Amino acid sequence: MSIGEISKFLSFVLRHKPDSIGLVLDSEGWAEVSDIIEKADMPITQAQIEAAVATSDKQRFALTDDKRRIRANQGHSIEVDLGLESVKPPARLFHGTATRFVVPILAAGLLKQARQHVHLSVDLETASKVGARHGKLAIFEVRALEMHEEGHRFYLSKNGVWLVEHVPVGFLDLR
Ligand code: HQG
Repeated sequence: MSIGEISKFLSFVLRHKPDSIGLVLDSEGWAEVSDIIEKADMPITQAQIEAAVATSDKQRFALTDDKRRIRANQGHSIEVDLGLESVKPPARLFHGTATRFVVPILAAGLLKQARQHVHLSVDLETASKVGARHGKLAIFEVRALEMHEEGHRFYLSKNGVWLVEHVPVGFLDLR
């Protein structure tokens, strides 16, 4: 197993389908590393898990100080309480998507789809990478501070992704 494959496996079980290997997460999304090692359907070691956490380009995972428990920092489709405090966002944030989603987004705003939140990026470069995963790139600017002033709550994940429940179309500008 390469570290990349382990990272994908960890994303899958920690964000989406812990049941697929009979893993149980607590309400805050933490799992016992030893449980993952025992239940994974391939050989995997504590050192490999620690390497996957340390080398994740987007810092997708957090380990407790004693390295016995692990969780995903964001991106869940299952209900977990990440304990994030709402914070004041910068004036503008960005959302990268595919051109085929532009019309539906202009109708319904940004929806969280399968995840727990809509994900927004602080810079255009990150938004471009996120959007290009889906197809031909389109980028929306989100008037985040204005949204915040109108009562929408913004959260900042441990790995720097801005999270929000929904972005109504009135706060979106297509770049
Ligand atoms: C689109 C990666 C139609 C939305 C990244 C997106 C991110 C709509 C797709 C994280 C819509 C959902 C999340 C609407 C939104 N109609 N389509 N009304 N509203 N969409 O993957 O933001 O590598 O769930 O634009 O770095 O692309 O996994 O969200 O294209 O942080 O760690 O529906 O995933 O991180 O796609 O990416 P996703 P996302 P990881």
